[in-house]
Amino acid sequence: MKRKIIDLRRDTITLPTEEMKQFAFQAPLGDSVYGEDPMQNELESLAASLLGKEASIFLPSGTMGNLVALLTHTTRGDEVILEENAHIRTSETGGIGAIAGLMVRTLRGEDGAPDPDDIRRAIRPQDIHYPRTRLICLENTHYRYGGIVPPLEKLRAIKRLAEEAGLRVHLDGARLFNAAVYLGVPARDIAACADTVMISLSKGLGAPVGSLLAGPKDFIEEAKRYRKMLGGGMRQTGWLCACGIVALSPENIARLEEDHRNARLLAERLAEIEGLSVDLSRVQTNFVLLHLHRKDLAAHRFVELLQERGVLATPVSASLVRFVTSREVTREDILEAVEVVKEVLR
Ligand code: TLP
Repeated sequence: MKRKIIDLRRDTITLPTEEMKQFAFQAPLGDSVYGEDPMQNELESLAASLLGKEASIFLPSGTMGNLVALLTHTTRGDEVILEENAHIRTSETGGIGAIAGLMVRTLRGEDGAPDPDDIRRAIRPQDIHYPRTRLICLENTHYRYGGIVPPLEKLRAIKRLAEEAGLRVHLDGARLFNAAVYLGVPARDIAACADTVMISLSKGLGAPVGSLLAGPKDFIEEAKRYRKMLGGGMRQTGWLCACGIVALSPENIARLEEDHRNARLLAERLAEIEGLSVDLSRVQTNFVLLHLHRKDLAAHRFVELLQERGVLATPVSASLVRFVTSREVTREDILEAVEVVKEVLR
């Protein structure tokens, strides 16, 4: 019997639900570039209110949302402080340099955010020789550290020091709702640690496409110009935005808890297997980072062997493998995947 494919590579594989499709197909449409798409207008208001911001704009991707934020907050040659492994620096094709023309000052923060004292020291004094420190970028959940949630108090301290220093804060909240569900707080409480926030609809929330950038009204007005400049004016967006409205429903947000439970189950079962380890304290949302301790088996080979047996994962380094849970995998799939891992290691 052919095995079902159990796809644990990413949460971006999620397909729209029946409810999204039904809602999308009856959605009224209009030209969003002129503010005439009713669904886009509704989605933008909904996101702004969930994030506690004055306004928001819909964009085709998280990468464009972050880039528009960078362009709107800064002037070419400014410096941005970022956690060393932030997605904006590592995985957005260098747009921060190539398009926004910004200097990057990286600081390490193993819990997902740089230390406030390190940030304080990194802020440039006024001097004709120096670039101007303008912006701090945060990320929650932190992608490269395995979907971890930096402590809220730390983010609040960063926001306070930014205000004192006259800096702005942008939050890459591609998985902000995962963080909110993990902490048991409304997303707006985390969003309050930043002036502007980008959220993705197309990851665990399951919409096919789209992100939102939220912030103060005048900032969002300016951001609309950069969205247009980058080609993000998408005309009749209503079908996509209707899916986004369902994605942001309270039930759909609460459902993320199921992905977190599945990740925890996977992590706990994998941690019991000899030759493997998982830092369970860092399995907080829908990611599991698995450490392979076998000299005879590199991560990429291990992943190939899993794939031959229908389980998809991502090798991250020679000894590290990433698994991501989503609506597309059930508890039964997780238990099945654990059996496949055992089979491969035998
Ligand atoms: N991450 C992608 C890849 O780029 C690795 C993924 O598969 O999850 N911020 C964070 C923290 C992200 O994880 C991502 C996507 C983005 C921004 C960019 O979003 P998109 O893919 O919509 O441009």
